[in-house]
Amino acid sequence: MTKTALITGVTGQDGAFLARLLLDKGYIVHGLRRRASTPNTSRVDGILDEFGKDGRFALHYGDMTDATNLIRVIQTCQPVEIYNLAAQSHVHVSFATPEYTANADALGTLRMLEAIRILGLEKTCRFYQASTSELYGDAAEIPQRETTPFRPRSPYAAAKLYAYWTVVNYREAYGLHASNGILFNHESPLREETFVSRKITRAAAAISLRQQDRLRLGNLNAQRDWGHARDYVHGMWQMLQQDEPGDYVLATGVAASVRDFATLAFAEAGIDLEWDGEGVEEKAFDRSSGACRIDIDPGYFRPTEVDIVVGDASKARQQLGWSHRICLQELIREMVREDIAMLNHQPVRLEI
Ligand code: NDP
Ligand code: GDR
Repeated sequence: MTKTALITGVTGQDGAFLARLLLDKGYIVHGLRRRASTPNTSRVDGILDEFGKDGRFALHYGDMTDATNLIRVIQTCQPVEIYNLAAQSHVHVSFATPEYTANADALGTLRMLEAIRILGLEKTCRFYQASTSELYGDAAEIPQRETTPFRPRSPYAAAKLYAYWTVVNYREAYGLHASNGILFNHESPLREETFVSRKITRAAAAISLRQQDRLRLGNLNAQRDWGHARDYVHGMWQMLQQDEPGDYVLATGVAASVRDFATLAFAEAGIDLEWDGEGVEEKAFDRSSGACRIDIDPGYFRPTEVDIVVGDASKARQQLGWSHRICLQELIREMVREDIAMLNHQPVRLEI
């Protein structure tokens, strides 16, 4: 029987990859989109062209802050799987918009879960929640696993903590098949340009094409566990195929600093960087020309930072059979190449 899924946040990076994955598996996919004054569906326009005509992919206007709308959309779609990906997902921006972030990310999740109950779908609809490694904050344990205590360090992480525990509570209280994917950073050429990975690959591409002189970054010492979004959406789907719901870390197990990421990305673009100086004085120079290519802008530092997150995905490996396939080097290669192609106005061939 054809399954129907609803994806909130379908216009985002993960939403686009997940929609493609589910459609390839034969699902009917519905997605929530926000009204915007500028087009915000570019990541799924190709999918809409391909699957919209025969009704296998449809978008519905909605917002995580609007409970009656969410109830109506779920009632219309009658999904058997809901992937709750919608969120104000930028950690730094959450310090500027803490109340909105809590409303969309924390209460938005509660609204979705309540909508399932109000519509009496507890026994028929499975729920995936986009939880995050940011929950760990400055965790005492490295690597972090499902049992590592949470210690959020931003309004975003605090909102996601509320959502995480609400999902656990609805599972225990109402028997919902509701799972948290505790996903570590995952990137792709579809990553929005204000996240550090894409900001770096785009700048490396632009500098190599002489379209830009230099890049300004914040904390170079932060370490992240970076994987590819394509691998991670597969894990989301696997969680909802289990007989029992649960909470799973998805991660590569490899930590790299922002400085490491930049060195690799610039090398991929043919620029050999040499680092010099410390703290806000640190700079990276192009070894061949001597030109300064990266320097520090303290405006990108966060009031509280997460210094290192690196995950142990053993549980997902053992119970789901999930593991990442794409390593950091391959991820960076793909992102830099796509950015160079895009800046050269060549057709970008994204396999999503
Ligand atoms: P994006 O920022 O790329 O996408 C976020 C999506 O949420 C967009 O479709 C956006 O719509 C939508 N959205 C934001 N606010 C609202 C709202 N109030 N109502 C309805 N929709 C809204 O995030 P990612 O795809 O990278 O991440 C997906 C989810 O996974 C997020 O919840 C994120 O917090 C979480 N996560 C991401 C990780 C990562 O490394 N990528 C790691 C761990 C968790 P619009 O296009 O209109 O802005
Ligand atoms: P993160 O991703 O906060 O981990 O959240 P981001 O790419 O924003 O930052 C990663 C690290 O890089 C440092 N950094 C910079 N960050 C940005 N954005 N811009 C800069 O110029 C810059 N310079 C240094 C940051 O301080 C940070 O330490 C992402 C989001 O996708 C969340 O939604 C998700 O939950 C987590 O990953 C896991």
